[in-house]
Amino acid sequence: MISVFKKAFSHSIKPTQTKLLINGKLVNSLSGKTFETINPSTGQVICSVQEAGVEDTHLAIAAARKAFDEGPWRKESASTRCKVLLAIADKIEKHKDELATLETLDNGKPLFFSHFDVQFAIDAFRYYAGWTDKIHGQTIPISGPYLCYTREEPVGVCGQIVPWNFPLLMAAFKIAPALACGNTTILKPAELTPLTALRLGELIHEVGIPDGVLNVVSGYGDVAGDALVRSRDVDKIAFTGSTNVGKQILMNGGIKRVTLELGGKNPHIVMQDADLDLAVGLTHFSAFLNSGQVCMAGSRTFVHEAIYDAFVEKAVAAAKAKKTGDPFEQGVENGPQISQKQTDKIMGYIESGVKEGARLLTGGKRMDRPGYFIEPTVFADVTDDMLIAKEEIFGPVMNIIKFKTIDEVIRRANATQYGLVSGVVTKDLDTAIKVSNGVQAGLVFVNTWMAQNSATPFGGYKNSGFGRELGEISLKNYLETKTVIIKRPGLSL
Ligand code: TXE
Repeated sequence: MISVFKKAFSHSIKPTQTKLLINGKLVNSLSGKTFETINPSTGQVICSVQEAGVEDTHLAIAAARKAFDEGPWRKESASTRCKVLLAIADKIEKHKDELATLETLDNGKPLFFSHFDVQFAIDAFRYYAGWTDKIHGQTIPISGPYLCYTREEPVGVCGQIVPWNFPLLMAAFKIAPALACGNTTILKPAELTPLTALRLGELIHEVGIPDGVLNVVSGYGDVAGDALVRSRDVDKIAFTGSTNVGKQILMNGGIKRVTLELGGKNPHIVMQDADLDLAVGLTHFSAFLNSGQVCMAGSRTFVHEAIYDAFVEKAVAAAKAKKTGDPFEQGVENGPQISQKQTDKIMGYIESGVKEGARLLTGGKRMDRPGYFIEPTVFADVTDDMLIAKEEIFGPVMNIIKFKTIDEVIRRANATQYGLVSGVVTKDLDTAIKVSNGVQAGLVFVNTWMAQNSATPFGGYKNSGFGRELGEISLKNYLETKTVIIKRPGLSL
């Protein structure tokens, strides 16, 4: 990790790519409009980037449509698509320091964590490169003089809308499988963090992908994002973001393929037999990672009553020891929140926790410095009916909740509209399996957290969305199955 910091660029890195990528060209918006992106560590403007309006987005859609229909990409051999995806991974790798630095500048996550994201993005392109020549159908022995088989074909033009908490990584999770299957795409980064997506588009273009296959439109969600959602020329929307926008996409998108990765209120359960230090370490990691701005944050920490007091004491000490500050500084674990708006929202939740009677044991305040910093906050004696136990806070707030029995905690863990991730810390295998089977969640961690990789499916139950990203299963989001039945008149059977 030290070498990461030694190698790091200074904060003075200047973003070089601020234009839209449409049909293989870096262009300004038709309206001439730009918007500013802010460094959340300072509240200062980093630079202005081109703002895609509806017309720009339609141009990008038309380019992607033409590229798909005329087929330079989907008609390529699987091995060519494989080589291109591998070349993209190599290209990102070559620029990994630059991309990690840009991410920390634009998003505020600690630099070591941006490096983790960049590496994961590289892995995702390599993983899906490996799938390109393994996408195939079946032959089906139907009765009669027929040959029946299925083909797995690309779904078409994909609108891919990503959030600000993992800007580069979410882009990679969506672009890599889409391209592997032969689709064309339009990526819409979040308006709060456009920089790594814009640079990624340029790097992918430099690799030599045909024009129109990947387009990047930085712009606002209700303009550029909405234009993608409503377009009849877009066949599929892949979205990661808030549950509210997810619902709008379902209402506005008409009949198109949709996958949604939405919020979470994830239970992290600490059983009586858990190793206390391990439990505190894991629950802290899950609650505070990325300043709590993670859909899979462990935002409800259920602790067995027998170890509750000891756990609370250690959890508070760990939060107090957490170094918060400049994300470029070595040893900083907790950076800023993404924006003033998110900071206000989180502070509102903290106030509601105090008002509703949760015990605020540390933190709970904005830090007296520029940027959007909130102290790592720990609440104990949180009850299920409190707002902080029900809604996604998306901030550095640990909510500790007491429980007595395993059946009770499974029931309470499931008493939420969400179902993204769950965790349990225990030494007992039966307990681990009982909790894993009982919780309604797309991913369960036992004695670990965030240990997934490109091969492990990720997505939610209930209002956390539908569809799975990563793994083989993600390919299904980007494929249509076609059944072909051929009559063979010469054959009676
Ligand atoms: O999300 P939005 P916001 C949750 C988290 C956070 C809350 C609000 O709880 O506090 O959402 O964050 C685009 N049509 N998550 O307001 O608005 C937008 O431009 C099409 C969880 O930032 O959902 C951006 O690219 N697109 C989440 C993306 O949607 C639209 C990550 C996400 O922004 C659009 C982020 C529209 N009408 C927030 N409106 C996670 N699952 O990790 C906005 N967008």
